[in-house]
Amino acid sequence: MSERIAEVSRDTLETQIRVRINLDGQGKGQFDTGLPFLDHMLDQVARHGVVDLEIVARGDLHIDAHHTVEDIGITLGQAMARALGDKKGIRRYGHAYVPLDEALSRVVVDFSGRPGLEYHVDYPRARIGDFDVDLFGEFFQGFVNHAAVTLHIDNLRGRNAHHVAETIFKAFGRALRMAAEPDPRMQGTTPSTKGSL
Ligand SMILES: [Mn+2]
Repeated sequence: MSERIAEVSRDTLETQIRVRINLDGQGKGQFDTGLPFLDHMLDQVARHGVVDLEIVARGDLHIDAHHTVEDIGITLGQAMARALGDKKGIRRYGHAYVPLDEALSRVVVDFSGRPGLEYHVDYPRARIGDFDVDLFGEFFQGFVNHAAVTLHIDNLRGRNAHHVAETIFKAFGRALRMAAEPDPRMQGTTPSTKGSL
């Protein structure tokens, strides 16, 4: 399998974002988005997905965090699609349940080539610090649209919004890891009867 590394820069009038991902990395994260709570969540994806991930973002935070969070999702999705390449020899499907104290979330991913998001999360409060939790839905929709994946996210329980968010991002990382992992029994073939994904 060739190197599964991608670097994507995406510039608009609202945001400038650079993402570098190594799917076969060691879980090293480096983040500078101007949004410390988002940095903390992205760090979960790197650590628990065991991918090396660098994200630098400059966005119009003087308006609000909406464009920045959504566009980071989009750019991460583009980088994921590019790093995965032709998807030959991977497991394709991944899932994870992750608890954190009272909170529990489940994330299921399929590198299907078709964008689809089922996002079922009710946060116990609207903000974590000054971060608007609505924006996580925008992040995952942006990711799904540009990675062309099917993604089901369910928070099963949780009373603390920080815990709820953290279980979602940890499970997202774990599920991506499983789905992207090379399956030696696939022997480099495409995991679809269609012959392509
Ligand atoms: Mn935390």
